[in-house]
Amino acid sequence: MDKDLLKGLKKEGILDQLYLYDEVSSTNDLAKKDPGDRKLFLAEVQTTGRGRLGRNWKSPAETGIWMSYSLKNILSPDNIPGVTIVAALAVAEILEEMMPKEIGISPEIKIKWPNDIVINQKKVCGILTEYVSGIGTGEGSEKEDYIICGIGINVNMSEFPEELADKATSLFMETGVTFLREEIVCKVIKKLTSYYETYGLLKSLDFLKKNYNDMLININEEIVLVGENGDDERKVICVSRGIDDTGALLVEREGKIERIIAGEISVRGLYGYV
Ligand code: BT5
Repeated sequence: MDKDLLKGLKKEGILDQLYLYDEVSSTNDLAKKDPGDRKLFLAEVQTTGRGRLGRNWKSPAETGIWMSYSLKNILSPDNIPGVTIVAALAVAEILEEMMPKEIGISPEIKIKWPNDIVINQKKVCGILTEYVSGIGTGEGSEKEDYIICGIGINVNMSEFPEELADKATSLFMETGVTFLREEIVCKVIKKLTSYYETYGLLKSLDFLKKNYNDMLININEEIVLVGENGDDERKVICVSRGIDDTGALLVEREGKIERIIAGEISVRGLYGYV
């Protein structure tokens, strides 16, 4: 990645610090060790990229965006899971905007609640939001809490290892077009920063609920709820009604609406991952 192409984010006052590494274990781990407000950590390769619940995130060299954005926490603990919703919408809207429509290529960009972006039923982006509490920024300074928003976007790779081939995809694989990763980073960070600030002020996701639900896969269709560990015994079929203003997924079952909170329950389509 060309650092010069990312410097606009600092010049425009959006970022405070920008770090670009060749190889790291996980950008989320770096950000958690040294968080700050509006600090962006990017890497060309992650050797142990992480998903949620200790799952692995494949982060091959120079073809993806593996980044963690550290922000000073301006939310109450209950509102923090909503940052994943904010980030997912920011990424989805930018990817949608960047599809090469002028050459007639415009696959649908969809969100799979809460943290996946999918194209043609396959995952192109995953988000891992973490929280770091009580870090001092210097001697005698006040302790601050930070949110680390880890974003992985598959951009220009042309294949995935066999175990991911049926569920992962890249922008290149879906469009045949090579994308400038720096441009995606700049646009996503700008939009995410602006949405995060609005969320911090309003303490509600009402302002983006409609846009999120418009991009949500399987809305008003039957979905299957499973335990996050894939435990089949907890399979429940219901109808997705989209998110509420806290980011919980509303589902309808036997005429009643229930709220599903991210973390314990995972959503599947009736016939597989979506
Ligand atoms: C996620 O977890 O989707 C969150 C991924 C976050 C990655 C970013 S990259 C920058 C930052 N640094 C990190 O270490 N992490 C963040 P989850 O919903 O648990 O999905 C994980 C699952 O996605 C795995 O179990 C695989 O099935 C699948 N997977 C792994 N690598 C993938 C890839 N590159 N593309 C699509 N799917 C992948």
